[in-house]
Amino acid sequence: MMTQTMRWFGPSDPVTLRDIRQAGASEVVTALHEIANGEVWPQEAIAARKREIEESGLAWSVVESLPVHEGIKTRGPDWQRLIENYCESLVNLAACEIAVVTYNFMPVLDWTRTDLAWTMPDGALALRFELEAVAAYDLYMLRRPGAERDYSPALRDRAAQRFRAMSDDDRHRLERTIIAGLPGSEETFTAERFRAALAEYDAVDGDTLRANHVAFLEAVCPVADEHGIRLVVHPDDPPFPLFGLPRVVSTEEDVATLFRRVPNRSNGLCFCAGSFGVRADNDLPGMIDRLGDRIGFFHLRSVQRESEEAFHEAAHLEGNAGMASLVAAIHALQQREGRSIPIRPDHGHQMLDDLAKQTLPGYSLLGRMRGLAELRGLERGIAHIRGGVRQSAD
Ligand code: CS2
Ligand code: MN
Repeated sequence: MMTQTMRWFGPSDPVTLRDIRQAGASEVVTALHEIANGEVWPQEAIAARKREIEESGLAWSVVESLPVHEGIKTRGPDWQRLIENYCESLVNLAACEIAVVTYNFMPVLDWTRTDLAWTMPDGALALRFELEAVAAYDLYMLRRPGAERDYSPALRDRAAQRFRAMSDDDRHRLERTIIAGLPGSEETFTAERFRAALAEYDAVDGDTLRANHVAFLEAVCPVADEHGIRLVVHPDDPPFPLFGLPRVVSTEEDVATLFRRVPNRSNGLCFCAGSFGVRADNDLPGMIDRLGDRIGFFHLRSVQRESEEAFHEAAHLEGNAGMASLVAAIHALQQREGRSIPIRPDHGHQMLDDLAKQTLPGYSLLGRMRGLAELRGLERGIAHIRGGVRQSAD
C-alpha cells in the first residue's frame, strides 16, 4: 500500500504534527526551511528535526526540497562550492536514513499561480492560474524587455483590457501572488530583484538549462547512489516557459531524456500529477507505467483545465487527472516492484473551519485531509477488488 504522507513546513507551520497524525498520515515530508539555499544541512540539525517528528508518532523519510541554488542552474562561478555543499547535505541526510530527496530545476520561480482564493461552487477556495494575468503583469507592470514576443496578439489585447480594469489593490495583489513566493518556494522577490534574477538567464536557453541539469546530476548522483538516496525531480509547475525563462522538466520526453543521459540509479522522479496534468498531451497513467521504476514519490492532485491558458486546482477526485486510473497504476507499480511508494495529497482547498484561519496557500489542513482520505479509500477499494474476495478484510 502507498505510504501516506503530508507536507509539514516545520515548527512555524500553523498545521501541527498532531494534526497531521490525526489526518491519517504516517509520515511527514519536510525540509530544513530555515537553512539558506546553498548552505550545508548539518547532520545534527537533520537528526534533531527527525527526533521531533518521531516524538509525535510520525516518520520522516522524504525531503522536499533540498533546493538547487540558482548558481547551479545557471552554472555560475560558485558552481563547484555549491555542488560540494549539496553532496555534503546528501551524505548527512543519508546518515539520518532519509531515502528520498526532492528538488526542482525551475529557473527563478518555483510553482506559480495568479489567484490564491478562487471560489468553487461549494464555497471552498482553490488556487488558479491564468496566462492572461501573467501577461498583464509581465507587459504592463514588470515591463520586461521583449515580453510582447511571448504572447499572441489576441492575448496581449485581453491582457491590456484586464490591466486597465484592475484597481491598484488588484495590481498589487497580482504582483505579490506571482513573485512573493508560494509555500516551499526557495525565493521571494521584489519587482527590482525579480528583474535582476531574470537577467541572469539572458544567456541560458532551454538547451543550456538542460545541459546544466545533466551536469548537476552527473556531479551529485554518484554520491546519492553510494548512499542509497533517490534524488527525485519535481516537474515544472505550470509545465511551460514563463517570463521568457526556459522550463525543461515538463513532459514525458523531457524526463525520459534525462534518464537516458544520466542513467544512475539515484536519478529519479517525483511524479506530480497536478503539474504534469496541466498539459493535455501528458498521458498520466501511461507515464506512471513507463517511468514507474524511476518514481520515488507521488504528488496526487487534479487540475481542471479551463482552456489552453488557464486551470484551477479541483478536488482530488474531480478535474482532469482521472485519479482512479492513477491510483490503479500506482497500485500495479507497487505490486510489480514489491515496494510501498510515498504519496502526498499535493495541496487542497481551503474549506470549512480553515476559511476563517490564517493558512498557507494550498497547504491548509482540512482540504488536504479530505484529499488524503479520498486517496486512501480509493487505494483500499482497488486493492480489495484486485486482491479478490478472499482478502476481503481490506
Ligand atoms: C509545490 C512546490 O506543487 C508543489 O508541489 O508545492 O513547493 C514543490 O514541492 C517544489 O517545487 C518541489 O521542489
Ligand atoms: Mn507537486
